[in-house]
Amino acid sequence: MKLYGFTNSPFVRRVRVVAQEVGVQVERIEGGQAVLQGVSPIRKVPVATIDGKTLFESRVIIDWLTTTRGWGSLVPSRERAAGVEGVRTA
Ligand SMILES: N[C@@H](CCC(=O)N[C@@H](CS)C(=O)NCC(=O)O)C(=O)O
Repeated sequence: MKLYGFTNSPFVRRVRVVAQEVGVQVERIEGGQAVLQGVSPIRKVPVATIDGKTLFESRVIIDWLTTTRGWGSLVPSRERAAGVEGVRTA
């Protein structure tokens, strides 16, 4: 997975931790706005390219990693473990 972003971003660090736990190798891409401009219209980090997709938002990247690679040594939240994807209001 290519991961765009700087180490001082907690969102980037969160993705790196999960990637390591589920066994996905990370190629770090550090660069300024010029690099990000070609990848993300939002220009926030992290951005990941994996499985032919470009993913924005740390939560989305982590969801993709755990959905496609499993949880490794991590423990899913109760909602994810139960297969509940959202909260019902009615
Ligand atoms: N909700 C986003 C937050 C990402 C975020 O705020 N990233 C910061 C770095 S820690 C950023 O790219 N800031 C640049 C900007 O807002 O222009 C996520 O979880 O990925």
